[in-house]
Amino acid sequence: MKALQILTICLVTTLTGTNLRGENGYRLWLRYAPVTDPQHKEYVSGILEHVVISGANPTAEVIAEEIRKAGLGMLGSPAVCSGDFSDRASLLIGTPKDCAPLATEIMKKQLEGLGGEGFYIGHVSHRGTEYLAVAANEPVGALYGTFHLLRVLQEGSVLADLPVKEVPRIRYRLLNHWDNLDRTVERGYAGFSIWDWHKLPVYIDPRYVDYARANASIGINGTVITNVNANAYVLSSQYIEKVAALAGAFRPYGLKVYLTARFSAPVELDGLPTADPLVPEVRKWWADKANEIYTAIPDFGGFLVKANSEGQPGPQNYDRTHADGANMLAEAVAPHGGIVMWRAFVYSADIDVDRHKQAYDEFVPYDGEFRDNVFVQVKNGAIDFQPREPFHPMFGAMPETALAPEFQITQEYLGQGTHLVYLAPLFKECLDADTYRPGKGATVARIIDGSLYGRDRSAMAGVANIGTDINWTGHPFGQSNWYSYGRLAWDHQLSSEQIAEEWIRLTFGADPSLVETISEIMLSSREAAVNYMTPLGLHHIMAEGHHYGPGPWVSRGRPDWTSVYYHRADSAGIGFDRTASGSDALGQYAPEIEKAYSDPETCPDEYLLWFHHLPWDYTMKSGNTLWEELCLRYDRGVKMVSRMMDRWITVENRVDRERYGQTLMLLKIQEEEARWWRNACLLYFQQFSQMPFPEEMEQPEGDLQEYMKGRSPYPPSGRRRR
Ligand code: GCW
Repeated sequence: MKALQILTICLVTTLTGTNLRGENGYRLWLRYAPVTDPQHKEYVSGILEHVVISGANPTAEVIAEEIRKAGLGMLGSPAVCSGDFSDRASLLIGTPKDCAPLATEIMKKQLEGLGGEGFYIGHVSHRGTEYLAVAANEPVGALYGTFHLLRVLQEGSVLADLPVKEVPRIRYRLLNHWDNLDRTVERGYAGFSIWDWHKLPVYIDPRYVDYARANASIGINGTVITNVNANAYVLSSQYIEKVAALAGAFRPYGLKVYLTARFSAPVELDGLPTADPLVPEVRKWWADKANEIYTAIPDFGGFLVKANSEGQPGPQNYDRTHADGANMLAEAVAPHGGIVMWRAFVYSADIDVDRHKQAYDEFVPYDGEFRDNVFVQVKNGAIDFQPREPFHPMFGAMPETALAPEFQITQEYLGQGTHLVYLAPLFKECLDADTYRPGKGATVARIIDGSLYGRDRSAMAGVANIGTDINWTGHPFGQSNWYSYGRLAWDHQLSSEQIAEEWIRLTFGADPSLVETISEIMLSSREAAVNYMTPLGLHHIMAEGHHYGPGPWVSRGRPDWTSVYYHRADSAGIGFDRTASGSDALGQYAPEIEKAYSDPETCPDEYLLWFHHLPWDYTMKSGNTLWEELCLRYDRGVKMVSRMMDRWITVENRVDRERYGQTLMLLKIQEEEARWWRNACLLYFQQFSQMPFPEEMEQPEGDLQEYMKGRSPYPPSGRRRR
């Protein structure tokens, strides 16, 4: 290689931050990797050659910054960006207000119905010349349009079928951070919290800006930065100033800040004698607090509340209802345009009712009683973010209430920071589920996006998997879950396959066989995890407390936190009878579902043991006995992980060394732990079934007593509070 060439490569790699030996993953899906295909390079150059970004506002500035980054990375030279219209423009970005060529009647028509966040990408004609334009009603729409365009270019694709018009299907697309003020993260597996409270408000870590960019690039427009197991202190004046500094860093990216509100804050912060939501002084305290916050942060999003759940205070401490509590806070933020997300994750060990039923019992009677700036935030399933759960029966049961689904992006019950599990199929399974309420076709997605009821408010929440690890999410593939959550919040009709392909192209490159191989790995991964952890509808049999690894034997303490409560294995069989002859949780679903799922013959295998307690020799649809099927599914889970690893090995020379090596090592752990799951669970259940393992499977090895002793006493981030 000639010296000059080497120098150029070094220069380019330094400038773009590319490490020849590998990539650390910091740049996520915004890598803007050099375009090598000459034809595509010409295409990208043609578009980024002379970009005119109109408007004197912070969002226009960050658009320009992004275009420069993209040009530098993909082409090796910064794209020329200028704020003034020029007839040399290769691309116009802006709003009709700021950009004359976009202010035509034709363009205004195109932008009708796109709201503030939607965008248009297509051609505009100005003084007889055609220009490519990214146009929107508001700067943030132009930003989303820019990210769309840059995604297409990075994917190695071209803009086809112009014009492109997009509008998000969900209005509030939120991340929920379970981050504590001491920087620990509850259920966080990627290091510590990225919020450096100690140095705020003065020190703005560049990471805050990269965080906001990443979110904006996938359409996330709000972030709840504190744990639902809340610390009232974040509402103190001192912290509000810090929160305001973060909000300032995020603002140009259309990302609003929200906080969790500890219900007892008036007592804890200011010594009020009560936090009763019907006491005027308490209401005034919250109204004043809201005023104080909005003075510091005019576009503050609102509050997220976990009340009367797992020890958190709430209105029930004062014999008031969830609606009383939520409405008080909603009234406080309403004058400022804020919202309240009130969580429905409530259950109590003191009530002798299947945990599955408790949230529905507590909330459905209050349908119609929540103020219209309240969302009731409902986990995708009725238990707790399990590898597979049927959709929560509250979806469809509260037509007068805006419900927001809550998904868990962080993999608390799905292998945490070590297992590769692509979660889009899990999110989609819930969103696409038909609730049959009020009739066929009433999917969870249509309920929560408001289209079924003609409601214009809609929200979605995802518990973040982000931390201080250099690659943000610990496992390199954890990034795909952040990515797919954002993409689905924007458009829940995208398929898991499409999203995986996009993400792979952006993250690893567009080589079709690479994309195919990694897609296969990702798309099989969730089913693999279900198989090696909790096949056939088993659930909540993870180790105690930290939830890492198998623990079907957990039986101590609060019954609804044990495993035996959920699997109910005994010599007669296994599974939780939730039919009318059992807990009757099925009675909370529409009659169509209740009927189909009440009969084990018509209940999908995926949910069989979720809803039924069946004898070990029950004949499955496959012809196997239940015991055989259970064993074979566990074994299949292990085999699926081995296959994932085999496939990964084939990409060795096609992805950078660093991420290749990390993923390989993690897959080794995953394979080993899939075996651990299979062996421990099957040896444990065999005590009850008293049946042999099918011959065709790898025989579970090891000693149950040893498995029951558990592994490391310090797995990452168990439950930490405040
Ligand atoms: O999944 C469980 C977790 C808790 C969490 C709780 C919740 C924030 O184990 O750590 O607390 O759910 O969602 O409130």
